[in-house]
Amino acid sequence: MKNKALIKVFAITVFILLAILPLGLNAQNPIIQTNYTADPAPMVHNGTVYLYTSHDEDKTVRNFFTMNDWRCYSSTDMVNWTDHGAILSYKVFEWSRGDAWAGQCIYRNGKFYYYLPVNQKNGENAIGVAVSDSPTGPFKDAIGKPLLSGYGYIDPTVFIDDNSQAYLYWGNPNLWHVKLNEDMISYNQEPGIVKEDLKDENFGYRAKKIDNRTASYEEGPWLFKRNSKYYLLYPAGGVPEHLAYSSSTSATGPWVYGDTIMHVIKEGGAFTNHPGYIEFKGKSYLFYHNAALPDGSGFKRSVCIEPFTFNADGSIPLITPTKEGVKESAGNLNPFVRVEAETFAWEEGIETAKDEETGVYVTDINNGEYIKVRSVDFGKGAKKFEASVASALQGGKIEIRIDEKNGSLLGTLEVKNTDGDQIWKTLSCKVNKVKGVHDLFFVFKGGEGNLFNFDWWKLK
Ligand code: FUB
Repeated sequence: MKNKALIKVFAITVFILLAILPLGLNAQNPIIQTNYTADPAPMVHNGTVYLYTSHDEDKTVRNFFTMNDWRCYSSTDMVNWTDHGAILSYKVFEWSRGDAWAGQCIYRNGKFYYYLPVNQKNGENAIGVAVSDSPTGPFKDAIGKPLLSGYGYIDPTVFIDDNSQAYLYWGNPNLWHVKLNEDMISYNQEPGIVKEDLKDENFGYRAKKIDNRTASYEEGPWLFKRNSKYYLLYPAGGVPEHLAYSSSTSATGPWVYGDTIMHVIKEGGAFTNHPGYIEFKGKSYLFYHNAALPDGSGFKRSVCIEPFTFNADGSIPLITPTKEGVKESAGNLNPFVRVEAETFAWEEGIETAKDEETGVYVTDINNGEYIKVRSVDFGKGAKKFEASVASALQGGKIEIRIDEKNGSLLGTLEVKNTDGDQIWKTLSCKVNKVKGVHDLFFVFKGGEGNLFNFDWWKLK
């Protein structure tokens, strides 16, 4: 009887341990854990991937999309993402009253043009264009009024063809496009706004009929070209959405329906999905969103990535959503230059914050929480770890470990009170020599409550 009871206790303990084992051990999806992010819009510029996202607020109001700003993250290896914070809000458009939904940013002639859907003060949907000299802002309203306005004018996707002609597609439940002028802030009046004829053969057969719509296209188009073929990816089928695509020999169609590229995500999915695509360092990546973060929902979504390979005939395969996402990094991280603390592949517990002086930094650090930085190239080894930290309170420790959260301890940085949570001090500690490429873990230790803030680090 006693043995039976012990076995039962053991089994329950193992079960609980397995259940609470951190989601993050091998997980790479969702790629951002510090905020709810949706509607991914990746852009490759000068060897860096900039990921623009919309942002679901932590507190959902009236059980609907609660979205006020857009965020940006960047990466050079597809596994570690640097948080640039919220880079603009709907308030950049004085004529807008809110609803910062799915947008896309593109580079042309030294400027970044960001096409964004919002609601106007009169309630009508509109697409604005914001412009900046830098991919991470600051952005300002380029024309002081909507570029396009009308019912269902949401989810713009922008693309510049090899002959320099730029196109904008958008819309739910209809799909429209225009040719943008070279200035990127006005559009060609001839032929002007073109409404697609949403037929089954062009945009898929819709099994669930709503409002006499027969084609499967729903919203969130993403236009790109590969090997002379044009692709339009889109959420399809009504909610819950799956992802599908059509292709064409021209940027303006006619479109031929391709196939489903991602089924409705059953486990941890949101009722929407939203595609984004890039080719980076010779590999193809599909960006999408789910609801897999703790407390996630249709209004608290999270961006994910899956690498994939086109079929030999140029068709897109069915892509399975996974927790592992990008397994192979597209490069190694150099730890011998300043690395922002907000650059990581995974974290548990911490938050990021942004202010004018420091930019983005890691905050809300509590005992036992950690950051994982993947594919760090230690080269021939380092002697010293240096970090910029600030603490108005007790301070704490950064344990520097490799390969896993409880992996080999390279060193421990003692962080004392620096007389203020914005009084930054550069502190250092010795580290054991380790060679080659490893995942690096910063494990935070200390007493109860917030320990310190963490801005950047480097090895010497
Ligand atoms: O994020 C708000 C809306 O949900 C987007 O505009 C749609 O594409 C869907 O993802």
